Amino acid sequence: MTETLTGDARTQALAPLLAAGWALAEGWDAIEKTYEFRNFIEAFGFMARVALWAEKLDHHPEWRNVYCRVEVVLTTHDAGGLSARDVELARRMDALAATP
Ligand code: HBI
Repeated sequence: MTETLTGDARTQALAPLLAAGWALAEGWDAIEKTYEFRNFIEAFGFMARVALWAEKLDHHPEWRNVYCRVEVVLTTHDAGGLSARDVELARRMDALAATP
């Protein structure tokens, strides 16, 4: 059973993500971010590369793509909230977005 992040561990794990443009979602324990790319191909290429990592991590984003924009929400359904898996995937997504 995946555990949700709580207390100091949660604060310390989320701080760099919040500083990098992630935000706490309203209404449920999740984080969200919108990535803007130069065009659709870069946006979709980002999604394709993230997909490979999501499979490798066995942890998958909820996302929406509109042309050059990718709107992402991360939460751990098995845990009913944010877990270390969400933090890991968010870090990976930021790294992938930095090299379109
Ligand atoms: N992705 N975001 C997210 N949350 C999950 O709980 C989850 C997942 N991908 C695969 C997965 N769980 C598997 O462990 C099975 O529970 C489906």
